[in-house]
Amino acid sequence: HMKGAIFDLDGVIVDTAKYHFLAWRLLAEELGFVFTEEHNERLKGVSRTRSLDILLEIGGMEFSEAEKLAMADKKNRLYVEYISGLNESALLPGVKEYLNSLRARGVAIALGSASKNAAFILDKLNIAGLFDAVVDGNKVTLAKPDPEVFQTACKELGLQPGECVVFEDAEAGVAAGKAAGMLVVGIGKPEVLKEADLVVAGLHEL
Ligand code: G16
Ligand code: MG
Repeated sequence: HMKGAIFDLDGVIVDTAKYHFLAWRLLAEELGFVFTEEHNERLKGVSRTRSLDILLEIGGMEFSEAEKLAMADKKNRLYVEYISGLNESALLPGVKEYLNSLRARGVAIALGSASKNAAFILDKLNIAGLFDAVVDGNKVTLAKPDPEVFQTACKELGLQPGECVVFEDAEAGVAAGKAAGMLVVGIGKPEVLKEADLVVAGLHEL
């Protein structure tokens, strides 16, 4: 019996991956190497600093911590510029309907995202009011597949792990949900999200 539903943001509620990709690609271009969409798969659900490390590994480049901080800042400024035009029309199919149906059934709703821009994005999408708790990259220190983000969300809802269901599109996120002792609904392809308890193409299927 589900008492709490915890949603990942990018890939579940909104497709911001394409904007992350455009910003990272521009940064790579300035550094003199090509960053492809296939490379970008490795950054999904991964924190900003870890994403930069992976990007630089792909480009075969090394920098000091200070230089990396400046690069991460630059990428984020580009990204925030791209997403500043987001509105309700960017919601993935079925999101609003599913969140409303959960609320009508008395299920508590939380966000469990690695993004430090999560609150800004929920605001842009006009759905911030549907969440009882928002746990994002500003609140947690350990990145998925560590279960911290989902454990914190579950605590903020005042529930036990066994009462929560996680909705995730990334392999690392599914692993984090399972490590937290929760049921996980994978959003995407069953052959990729092997660890999930159930896989659907999107929330419109639920
Ligand atoms: C999202 C994206 C990742 C991104 C991360 C951090 O995670 O999937 O690609 O690197 O947030 O984002 P920011 O740079 O905005 O802090 P999630 O957990 O919502 O899928
Ligand atoms: Mg995601």
